[in-house]
Amino acid sequence: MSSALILVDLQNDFLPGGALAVPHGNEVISIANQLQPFFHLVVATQDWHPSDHGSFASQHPGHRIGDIIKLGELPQVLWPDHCVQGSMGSELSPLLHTNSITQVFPKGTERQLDSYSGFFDNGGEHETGLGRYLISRKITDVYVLGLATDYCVRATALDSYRLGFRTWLIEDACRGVELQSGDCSAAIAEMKQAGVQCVTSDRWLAEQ
Ligand code: VGL
Ligand code: ZN
Repeated sequence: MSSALILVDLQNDFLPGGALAVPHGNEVISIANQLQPFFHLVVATQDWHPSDHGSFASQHPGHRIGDIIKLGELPQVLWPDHCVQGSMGSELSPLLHTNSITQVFPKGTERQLDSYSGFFDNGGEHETGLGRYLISRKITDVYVLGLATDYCVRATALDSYRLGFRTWLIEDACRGVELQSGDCSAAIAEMKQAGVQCVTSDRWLAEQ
C-alpha cells in the first residue's frame, strides 16, 4: 500500500477575497498542512487559464456568470475570470505548506476546453500526466481534498477511482461553490455511489 494526497486547487482565487471565492475555502488549508506528513506522496493541482479562457463569462458578451453555454462540444458553466496564468490569484495559498509537494499539475490551459479534473480535461481526452505520475510511483491509494467539492474535487476523485486507485474523499477538507443549493451534497452522494470512500481528517489521523 502506498498513498498519495492530492491537494486540489488551493489557490488564492478560490479563497476568500479571490475572484472565484469558495465560501470558507480557507478552512481547509490547515487540514491540508496537518495531513501532508503522513503521505508517501503529495501532489497539487493548479487551475491555470489563459487570460481569454472560454470558461470566463467575460469572453461571452450577453452571458452572465453561472450561465451554461456550449464550449466546443461540451456544456460549460461560465465563471468570473480566475486563475489566470502567472497572476497572484493563480498562486497556491501562501499559507499552504508546499515543501512536500513533489509535483504541481496545471489544468485548464486550453482556451476552448475546461478541465475540472486533475487527471483529464472535461472532454476526457487529454491527460495532465497525474495518472501516469501516480502509477510510476506505485501509488495504490489516493486521498483527495481541496476546492471545490462540486467541481474540481468531484471530477478529480471520480477520475482517480476510474483509473483504479482506491480513492478517499477527506470530507471535512473540502468546500464547494454551491451555485445551486444542494450541489455539494449531490456531488458527495455521486462520488460515494461511484465507489469513492469518505473519511474525516480526524478519523483518518486517529488511525495513523
Ligand atoms: C473550479 C470552477 C472553475 C474548481 C475551477 O477548482 O473547482 N471551479 N474552475
Ligand atoms: Zn477554472
